[in-house]
Amino acid sequence: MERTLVLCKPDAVQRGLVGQILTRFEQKGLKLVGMKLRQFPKELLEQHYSDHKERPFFPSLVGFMGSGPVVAMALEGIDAIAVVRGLMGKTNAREAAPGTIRGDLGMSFSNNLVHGSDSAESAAKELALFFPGADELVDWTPCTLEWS
Ligand code: RTP
Ligand code: MG
Repeated sequence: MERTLVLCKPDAVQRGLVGQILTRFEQKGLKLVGMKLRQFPKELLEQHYSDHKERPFFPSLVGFMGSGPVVAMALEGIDAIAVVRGLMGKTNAREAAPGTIRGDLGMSFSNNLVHGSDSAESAAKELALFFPGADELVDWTPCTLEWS
């Protein structure tokens, strides 16, 4: 069982796509174990994308991610990290396959709707960054009883 961080980036929030994006993950069978909407501070976003800090697009990436509210989610499931990356599609939304979130909903390289952790190490770092509180991620068991 793995946990991974998903961000609905500012373009997804502005375009009213958060519900659709979450629905795709839920319908796939991933379990939502944490969620919040915030306009995150620049320092946190720089830490989040620290692997890219030498890249030319780093300032514009951090600026974009801080330009408006972002929805952060923690999702849980078997191989959740790879499953989420598969559902997201390629980084450049124009090249992302139909059926993926980026492939179906976007046309942009840099405003590409979603982020998903790319390894177990990144997931651990990113979940601690976006959900630092001890009670922010919830262990819960799906109900197997019939509703009455
Ligand atoms: P993410 O980290 O946001 O989940 O996206 P990713 O793994 O698919 O792509 P990554 O290589 O980690 O790049 C992070 C984000 O930076 C922007 N980007 N712009 N202009 C460019 O060459 C360029 N390359 C990357 C994208 O927004 C990408 O999602
Ligand atoms: Mg990445």
